[in-house]
Amino acid sequence: MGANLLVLGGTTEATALARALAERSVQATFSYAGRVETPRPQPIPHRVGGFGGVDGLATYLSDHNITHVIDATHPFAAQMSWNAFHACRQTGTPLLALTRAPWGAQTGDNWRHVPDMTGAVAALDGSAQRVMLALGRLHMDAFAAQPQHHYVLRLVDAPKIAPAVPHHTVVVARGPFSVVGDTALFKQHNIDMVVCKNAGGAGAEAKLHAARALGLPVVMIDRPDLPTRDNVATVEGVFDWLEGN
Ligand code: 3Y8
Ligand code: NAP
Repeated sequence: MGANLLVLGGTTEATALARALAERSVQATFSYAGRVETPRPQPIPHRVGGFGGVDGLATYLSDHNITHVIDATHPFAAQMSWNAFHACRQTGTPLLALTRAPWGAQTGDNWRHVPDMTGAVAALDGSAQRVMLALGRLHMDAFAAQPQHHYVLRLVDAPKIAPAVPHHTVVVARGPFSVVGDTALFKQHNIDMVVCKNAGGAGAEAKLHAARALGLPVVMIDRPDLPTRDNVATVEGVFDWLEGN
């Protein structure tokens, strides 16, 4: 029986993989969680929404005769990655992660590493600053614990309820972003500091180049623990892996 892949998507790399799968006519389904109103269309069939935990995913794999799972989700989508790890072990389905390498500080960078969102909030103790909170919507309300700052919030969709942080400017935009665009944005809003996740990859990297150019400090949230599984960093690596699995 030919391959029938499930691609857990939502990243630039997942989109590049979907394009390569379509070009090679590999049977595959692209999966979105349904986090944003209009997810980017893909050149392969797609599904939207949770599976219903590990058991829901295991049932999906069996019902749809999935032969391989490619976890191309964001490194902070840890729950999805752990669910995929357990469901694939339960069903004996080969699992591969397509994960971009973490970013590393370069000459001229002024990074402060924190282990998680709580650490990022704690790192904002002190007098009022103008903070670029490049974390999206799901975690922005945690920063109400540091109400003294003015936050620039970059969100994929306009918020349905007012953000909890009292002083804020919402910028509705979806990446991939550009260095020119992010540098202009930081200047326009007189940003003093950037807070972000160590997402890796090219789609979110522009803000680090802009921070470096402007000499801004960065609070960098390190990645959560992810399961140990087969892992490649390129689309070509996925096809090499498929050859042997
Ligand atoms: C729904 C699907 C593609 C994928 C594009 C990448 C790059 C642009 C940069 C900043 C950082 C952030 C956020 C971000 C980036 C890519 C990639 C990436 C960061 C879309 C998308 C979905 C999501 C979900 C969304 C989260 C949010 C996170 C915004 C599509 C556009 C901050 C992560 O409002 C919400 O609920 C948003 C939720 C999870 C994190 C958060 O906590 O809010 N991504 N982003 C996916 C689904 O439903 O399954 O329409 O493309 C995808 C992309 N966003 O194919 O071009 O590869 O990472 N996404 C972070 O890195 O910190 C923005 O502003 O600088
Ligand atoms: P998460 O916290 O790891 O997952 C929470 C639940 O959402 C999962 O248990 C699963 O629900 C569902 N889910 C997550 N990703 C899914 C997918 N691709 N297809 C189907 N269901 C999915 O996930 P998250 O951090 O909210 O990320 C959600 C999506 O946004 C993912 O596609 C991810 O790649 C993308 N994204 C996330 C970030 C980020 O910063 N977290 C950044 C860029 C893109 P069930 O348990 O019901 O199956």
